[in-house]
Amino acid sequence: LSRIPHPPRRLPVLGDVLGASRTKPLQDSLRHARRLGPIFRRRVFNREIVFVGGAALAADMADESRFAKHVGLGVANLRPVVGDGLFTAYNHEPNWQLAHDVLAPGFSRDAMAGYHPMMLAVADRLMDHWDREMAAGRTVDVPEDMTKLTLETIARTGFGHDFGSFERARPHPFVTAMVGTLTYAQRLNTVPSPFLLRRAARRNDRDVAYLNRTVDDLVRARTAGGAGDGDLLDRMLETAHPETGERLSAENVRRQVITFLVAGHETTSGALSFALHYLSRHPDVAARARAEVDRVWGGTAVPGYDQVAKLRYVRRVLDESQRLWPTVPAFTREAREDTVLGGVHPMRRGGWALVLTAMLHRDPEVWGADADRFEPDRFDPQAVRTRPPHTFKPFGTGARACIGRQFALHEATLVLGLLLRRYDFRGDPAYRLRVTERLTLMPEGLRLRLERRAPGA
Ligand code: MNH
Repeated sequence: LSRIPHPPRRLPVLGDVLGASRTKPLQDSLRHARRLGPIFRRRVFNREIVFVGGAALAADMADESRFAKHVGLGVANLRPVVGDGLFTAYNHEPNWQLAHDVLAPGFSRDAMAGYHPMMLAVADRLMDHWDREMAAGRTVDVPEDMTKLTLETIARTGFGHDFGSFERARPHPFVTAMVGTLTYAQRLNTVPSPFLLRRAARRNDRDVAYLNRTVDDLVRARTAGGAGDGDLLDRMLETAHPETGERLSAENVRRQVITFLVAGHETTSGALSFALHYLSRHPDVAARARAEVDRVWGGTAVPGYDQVAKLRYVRRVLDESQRLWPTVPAFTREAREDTVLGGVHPMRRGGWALVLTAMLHRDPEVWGADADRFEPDRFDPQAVRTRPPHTFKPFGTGARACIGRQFALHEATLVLGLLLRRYDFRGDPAYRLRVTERLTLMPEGLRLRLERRAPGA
């Protein structure tokens, strides 16, 4: 540990929290990373946390034979809400493998092709809403509307459920409760003892109770109404493990439903919002992306499933947005056995470190001196081929990487294609990107003015 740098001022008891931001801990860590280099440690009250932001060390930690997911910090703080659900399960918990095997076919190519028409239907509701806002001369609230879109998409494709988000002026209470629990889980990392958050804890209990109630109602409606069309909820309720014949318990189903409703929309919403921000700031990029949509989708009124992955440049815009602001900005890894990280830093079995994805994605050794600049061509096939492996990790790494990756990429690429085809977006020139944190990242206060593109343009 002594080889690892830390900030100069260390206080007894408090550690290195002086001047730390309570609401933006990630952006705080990024500032430290820029000063302290590829690996550093901070003492947060009585805990010593090691942060890794350098590409070489992060790549070493992607070695699955020596490292695995660690359930720590924010993820561990969500255990009271989602327990051994897929995202928060410890590697050794039997429900991880069981749920993974039962649910993975829900993300196969066939399953995705089945979700495609539902994704289109939800995107139509967004565009109806945006057409009305545009006609009324109003700007649109991007993060709020992307959250409506992605919540409705996962609810409908995964659970046959409709939250009616677009018929509401305010976000659905499910979203408010979810943001509450994510924010609370993050705040727990910024205080020396949970007792300091007693009031917030009571509020959090109410939020969790609301999430549970919503999900229990949804499951009850399904069991009363008979099977759905083989969606995620059907799998959770009815599919036995192909080898062991085991099924998910009722309690575990509840945890998986909350996990998927939350993980399945919050992060995609941020990714879409950042991409729209960058498109509004880079007219040349937007023009090239639009030209691609017009060329690839041509006269087809409704793009088919196979036409989405053909939007290669739109996908690069999405990748580049996720590079600069990965909406899951960090993940933790632990040593499976005693090992030496990067050949330099000895680690004990069970020892862990936080990988700062947001820093890894800006390491000048990999991304060049202009790493902070938005440039989608960093993801053209030639550039991708020549980059070292494990340098782009918006979906995490290894066995515990994101199960919903293809789902998110399909949905986000489809929606960006549809929006580029229909609108020109203009940002407020005075807007400066600010990023809010609730474990995940989201642009703050981002509004765009829309203009309908001339038909056939
Ligand atoms: Mn997702 C795990 C990022 C969309 C469901 N997701 C992860 C991890 C990252 C991640 C990073 C690994 C975290 C860790 O190592 O601790 N996920 C994203 C991003 C997007 C995203 C950036 C969108 C963009 N995720 C989705 C969608 C779904 C989903 C969509 C579901 C439909 N993610 C999950 C689940 C896990 C996960 C479930 C846990 C997987 C596991 O541990 O087996």
